[in-house]
Amino acid sequence: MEKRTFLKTGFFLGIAAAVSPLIEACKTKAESPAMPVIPPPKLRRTTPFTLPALGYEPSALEPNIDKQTMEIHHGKHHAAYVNNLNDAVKNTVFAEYELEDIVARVSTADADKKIRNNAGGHWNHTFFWQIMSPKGGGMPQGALATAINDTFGSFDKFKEQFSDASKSVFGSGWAWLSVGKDKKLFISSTPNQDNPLMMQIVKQTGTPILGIDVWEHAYYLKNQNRRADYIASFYNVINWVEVAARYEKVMS
Ligand code: MN3
Repeated sequence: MEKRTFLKTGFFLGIAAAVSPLIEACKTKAESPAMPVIPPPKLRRTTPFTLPALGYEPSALEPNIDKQTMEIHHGKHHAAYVNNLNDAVKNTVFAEYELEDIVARVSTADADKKIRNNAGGHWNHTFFWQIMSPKGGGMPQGALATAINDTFGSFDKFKEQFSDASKSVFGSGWAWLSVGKDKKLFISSTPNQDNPLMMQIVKQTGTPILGIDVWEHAYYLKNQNRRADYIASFYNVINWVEVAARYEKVMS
């Protein structure tokens, strides 16, 4: 309000033209103080993105996640993100970027929207299939177990917070356990196909080590509107060996 009044006054004094660019510059700086400037990566990708294998049978996560959901989720939804991403990057600065480089550099601009959604979709689902396993469930071991206890108090308290984050995603999105730049664990959630690697987009940047897809397409066939039931089932298929390996890689 003060700036507006000042501008108005300035206008009537005939100095608005000189002053307003300064005010605008200050305003922009004040509103986005943490926006990192990231150099473009080396261009190196020469082949289109492809749908990675699931790594286990679509029925392998039953009874926790049903076969039909896995078939459609991987074979239709994930495949669509891959195809749309290949289409979206054509003739853009991202055309030869690796997936991680796209995800890290995509912005909130309207022009990036299709790339943001589909690069996120491809990255998130590739990750998601890997952090689940037919031999999953139980509890993490080793350094990750210690870090979870130190950060959240106990494994049960971690589950409580992670479940709360998953349940409270409004509409479609993901909940994450990530390692921040300070090497500390944190839980966050993102809308749509955003993820904590999107440093131009999320408030808290980090490397995800665990994530849950809470789009309805991930659970509706089996659980309908009961997202909480799906979240409870998810703990039975978490591949803690993979999650711990990702944790140790970030920490090394
Ligand atoms: Mn999904």
